[in-house]
Amino acid sequence: MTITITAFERSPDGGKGLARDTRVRWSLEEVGQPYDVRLVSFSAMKEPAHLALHPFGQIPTYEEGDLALFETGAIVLHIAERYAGLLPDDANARSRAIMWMFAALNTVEPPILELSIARVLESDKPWSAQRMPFVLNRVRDRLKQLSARLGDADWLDGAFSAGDLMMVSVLIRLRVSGLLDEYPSLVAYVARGEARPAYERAFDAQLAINKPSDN
Ligand code: GTB
Repeated sequence: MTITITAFERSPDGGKGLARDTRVRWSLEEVGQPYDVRLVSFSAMKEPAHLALHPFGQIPTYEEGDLALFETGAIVLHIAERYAGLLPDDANARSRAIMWMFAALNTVEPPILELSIARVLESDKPWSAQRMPFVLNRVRDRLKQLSARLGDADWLDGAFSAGDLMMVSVLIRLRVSGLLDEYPSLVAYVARGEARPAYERAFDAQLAINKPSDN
């Protein structure tokens, strides 16, 4: 059955792989499923055809037969449950891998998003400089805790899983801030994720669409 995802027609990051279709592409590459991509413009995202798929007018979406999904967490979980390669067979280990997916999305990503908002949308506000140290320290708290849990392991809980895929995807967004560099074990963890051939294929596929043109 053909799998079709949606992605930005032109990602604002110019091909750095930061938009969330990269997580979905990476998951599909890990499980060896081919997929088609429908590119959507910012205006098309807010039109009825796309809103029928995604009530919040965003990317990515996922279509497979008569199934249509939005929300990256739900999409990656669906892929991991339907196809082998992203979740362990042991039931308890499987639940823990899913726990790490939720931890990435619900515990680690929110302060990172808050930092992006503070930097991109609020830096011109008179209170921005006063607020920034608090925002930065909320990110540092999570990174410190995560790095303590990871220790010197390669992955969060045994073999690479959908939990690592989501956590690495979330941490990649921090690179530009320089904060990740304060935690060498997390830098190495992200590098291990990015070195996976499936990640490389996913990254290259989004780059092919988004790289700045030569002229
Ligand atoms: N919770 C949803 C999910 O996980 O699927 C969030 C989806 C989401 O935020 N989608 C964004 C979107 O469609 C793209 S990924 N935005 C358009 C809109 O809301 O109108 C977020 C994103 C966008 C751009 C960059 N960047 O340029 O660096 C990084 C991340």
